[in-house]
Amino acid sequence: MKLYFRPFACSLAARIALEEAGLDADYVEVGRDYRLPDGRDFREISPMGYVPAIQTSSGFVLTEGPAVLTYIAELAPEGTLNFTGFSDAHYRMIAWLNFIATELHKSVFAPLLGKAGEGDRDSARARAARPFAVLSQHLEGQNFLEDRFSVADAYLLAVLNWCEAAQVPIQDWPVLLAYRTRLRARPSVARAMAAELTLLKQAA
Ligand SMILES: N[C@@H](CCC(=O)N[C@@H](CS)C(=O)NCC(=O)O)C(=O)O
Repeated sequence: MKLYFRPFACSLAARIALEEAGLDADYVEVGRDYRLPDGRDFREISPMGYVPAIQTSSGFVLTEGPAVLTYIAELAPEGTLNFTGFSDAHYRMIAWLNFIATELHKSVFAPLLGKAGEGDRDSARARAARPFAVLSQHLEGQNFLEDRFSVADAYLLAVLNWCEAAQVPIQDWPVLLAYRTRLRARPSVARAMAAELTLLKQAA
């Protein structure tokens, strides 16, 4: 399998999921100009130019983070990334993926990390309050979004990593700050973040 990624983008969640599941992958970095190492334009693979995208050895290409993460969870060996199949926890995981994608990633962080003007930035920052309150309340006294680590935690961690760059004051949300600190210490997360940090440092 190939994972098309950019360091510390939302594709970090897919790298964490692959690490957690112990699945092998080729990691293909997408340039800012959409250029791939083999010279092709990434938009031939992902029409919107978005990471993550995965390509299986049979040539199947999948885009959209929540779909990519669900695919990896289904592929993972039993007992690693769970919540697959027809279970309540599986559907709650899908609900969390959608919540993170719509209420946080695109609504709050995409404008703050993109080219939004000052007024738009203020309203994007203000939009963090409701989902952060929901997450804080849910995660109080709980290690993960569900009973065990899932791809939804990987995605939430990847998004919470952007708080400083987006100037979203995570320190005002101690439960979320503690959750992020805890997850960063998880071996799969630490390995994935270290790999991408090395790439960022090389590029600097
Ligand atoms: N709808 C897509 C959005 C993914 C997305 O926003 N990816 C960002 C990185 S976090 C990206 O590739 N941006 C590059 C660009 O906008 O050109 C998904 O859920 O996967």
